[in-house]
Amino acid sequence: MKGIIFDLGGVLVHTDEYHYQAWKILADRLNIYFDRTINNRLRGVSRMESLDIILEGWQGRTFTQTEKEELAQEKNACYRKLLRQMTPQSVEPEVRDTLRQLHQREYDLAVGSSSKNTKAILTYTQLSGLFQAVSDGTNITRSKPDPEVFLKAADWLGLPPRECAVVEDAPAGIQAAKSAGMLAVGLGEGAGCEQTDRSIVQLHDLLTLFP
Ligand code: B16
Ligand code: MG
Repeated sequence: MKGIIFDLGGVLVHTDEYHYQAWKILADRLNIYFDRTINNRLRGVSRMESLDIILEGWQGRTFTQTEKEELAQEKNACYRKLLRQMTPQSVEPEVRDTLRQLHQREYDLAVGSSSKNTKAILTYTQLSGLFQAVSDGTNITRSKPDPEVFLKAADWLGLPPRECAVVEDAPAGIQAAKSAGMLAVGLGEGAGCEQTDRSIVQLHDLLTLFP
């Protein structure tokens, strides 16, 4: 392996909690049942697909596309407010240390995230400088489990997919990594997927996998 592509939310930072809080506010306003189990289904999937999952609990008339876009914008405005709390301290020392050591070992590092807010998160947390490429929700037309986001990251690193590993917490992301022809390293929920090639408990375990 020459390149390692990291998912962002749920792997490098805990933005999954902020997504939960922002969707919860919208769901409560619409009187839709929403809990952390449903929130787990949103991992790695795009904002509009996440909204469709939440609206499965909606009993009223069908929303128009414009109304759905307004609802997604409402959630995103709330999410962006929550993101403003993020600082370099929002990244666990173990995460930053692992990235630094892999960088010193001369692996090429990239981000592969479905989020359109990726660049803001990397700026707030001062993580940007550690990555040679950032592929995110702003440069793809199809979200995970489609491999597009990871193939673009590998392309920007100048590496063939077979020389890249992906670190993911979401089943959709593990599926995307395998469709891309990459090694799938699973963390959290991603560790238990059938397609996962290597499971890790914490990010530091990458230092054993990638000497
Ligand atoms: P945004 P990741 C994903 O980030 C999240 O896991 C997913 O829950 C979210 O819906 C998606 O980003 C889109 O996020 O609304 O910020 O564009 O895990 O791929 O880093
Ligand atoms: Mg994730």
